[in-house]
Amino acid sequence: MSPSKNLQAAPANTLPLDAQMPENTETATFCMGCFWSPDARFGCLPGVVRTRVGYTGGTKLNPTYYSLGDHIETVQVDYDPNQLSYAELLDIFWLNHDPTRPSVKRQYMSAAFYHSDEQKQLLEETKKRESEKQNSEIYTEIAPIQQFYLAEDYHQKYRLRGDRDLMQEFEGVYTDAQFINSTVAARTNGYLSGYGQLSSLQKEIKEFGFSDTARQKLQKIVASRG
Ligand code: MHO
Repeated sequence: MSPSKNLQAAPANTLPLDAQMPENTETATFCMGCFWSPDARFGCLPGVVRTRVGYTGGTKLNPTYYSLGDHIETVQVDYDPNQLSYAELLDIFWLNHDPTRPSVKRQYMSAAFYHSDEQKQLLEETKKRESEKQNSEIYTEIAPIQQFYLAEDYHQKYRLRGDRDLMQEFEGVYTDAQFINSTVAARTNGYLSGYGQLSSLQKEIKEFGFSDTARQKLQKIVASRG
């Protein structure tokens, strides 16, 4: 991938699904432990347009993975509000981590940062609901979103980066920034990580614009999970 960070221009050979971005998206920001899995889980969800992992919730300027300061590992999700609601994202958030115990390390603590009053209200309501449902104190921090720092490239779509064959479909097509923002990359990372259904993959894989070899490989991996 070229080192260029140009976010504006879509490359001439954009993968088909990435050429169909909805105009309006909303953003949700969640901390639910190590950010690799939530990146993949949300990446596969219909209605999710982009995911990225990074650091927020602290005061240290320009944190890095090895110098995190008081920041928390975070996944940020851009979604199409016509297809997916914040309430649905919250159900996934609460179901897929344990907020009933304080995290030993702040790096992995449960938190959600809101981008609107509506998100704030839903967060507070569902935190209360979880407390009753789980009959426990809920240690999730709820706060307005402030500065979000993008994590290092090697953390973005972590599982996909480990698959040389599938990475080849993106290399030379996208810059690092375009890769992070790619719906196809988010989906592929999700399916490879064990999320998403074979039936959903079969419906959308043509839109990924992959070579026959890559398409067959991904389908075989997902099919073999049964
Ligand atoms: N399980 C991983 C955590 C990495 S995550 C990005 C590890 O053992 O390093 O914090």
